Amino acid sequence: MHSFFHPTSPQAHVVTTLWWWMFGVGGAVWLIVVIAMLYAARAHRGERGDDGLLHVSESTYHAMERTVIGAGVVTVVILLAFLAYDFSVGEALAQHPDRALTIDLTGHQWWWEATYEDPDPSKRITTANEIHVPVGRPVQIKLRSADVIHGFWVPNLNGKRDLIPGYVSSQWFTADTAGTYRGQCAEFCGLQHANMALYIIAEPAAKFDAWLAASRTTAPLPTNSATRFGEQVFLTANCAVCHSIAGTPAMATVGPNLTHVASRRSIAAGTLANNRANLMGWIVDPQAFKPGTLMPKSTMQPAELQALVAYLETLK
Ligand code: HEC
Ligand SMILES: [Cu+2]
Repeated sequence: MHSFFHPTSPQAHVVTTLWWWMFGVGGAVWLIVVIAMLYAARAHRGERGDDGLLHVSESTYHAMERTVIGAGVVTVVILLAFLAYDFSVGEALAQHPDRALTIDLTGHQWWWEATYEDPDPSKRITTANEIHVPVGRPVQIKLRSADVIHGFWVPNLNGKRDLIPGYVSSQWFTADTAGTYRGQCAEFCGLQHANMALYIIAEPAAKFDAWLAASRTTAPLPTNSATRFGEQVFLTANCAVCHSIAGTPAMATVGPNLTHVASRRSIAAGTLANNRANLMGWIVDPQAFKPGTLMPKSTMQPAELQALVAYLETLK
């Protein structure tokens, strides 16, 4: 789901409510102005003098003057009320709750790297583009950028927040309904900006804990000759220059961590469904799907590609 109209966190709720008030009051003001304009245009028809100008009585003139001043005062009052309301919304969004889950989110050209913080470094995990969070627990997303300015925006959960190189900003939300919420880079960051999506998967605490525990495990060892060959292809082709698979010698952090890549629903930041055909196509020629992406084309024998993908599919 990707909709600002269906808030699924208290933070998104206050933002959406503010928006509806602004829409309602703004709409009412517009309607009143249009009606007043039409009324004014009709009311004094036929009262023009020989000079073509409108001549109104002293009392009508004063009534008009009072209306204009009154409208000005009402406008100022409405704007001040919205200013106060807006501050209170900002205040509500800036609350720093306890026992939050903290996730470091780094924007890259053009994908999202997510590291789950833990006081015990061996329990930290890194994943990409799909962020699991527990329902009902506050989540702090710390935002950084590895290159240019990106924008974090998951409309169901909160407003937008920029990722600025050299600066850490943060956003809070507490998902109150389980579901998969789509997010999108909201700050133009290059050619594939539109293909820089992410998913927040909010799930009940027990399910989340199980996911977290599974994510902390190293990649399963290959169990048959095909997947063993696939692992060799991965380690001897150039893949390990950029990717990590925990439990193997591949430890690079240029591209997404692939330790549990098979458990993701999509690859390349929401660009392709995660299935065999797309994995093959992506590995052979990523540029065909995301021109300009920092992953190069690969040349390998069909048998090598088959084995490599068979291996990647075991990385649940
Ligand atoms: C020069 C660095 C580099 C090399 C070499 C490289 N990749 Fe990538 N890879 C990336 C980057 C960067 C991305 C993210 C691209 C994007 O989403 O825009 C990526 C994305 C992927 C993804 C999608 C992951 C996801 O969750 O979205 C897979 C799978 C993948 N690479 C596999 C491989 C394999 C297999 C090889 C070796 C044949 C390889 N890569 C070689 C940099 C590299
Ligand atoms: Cu971006």
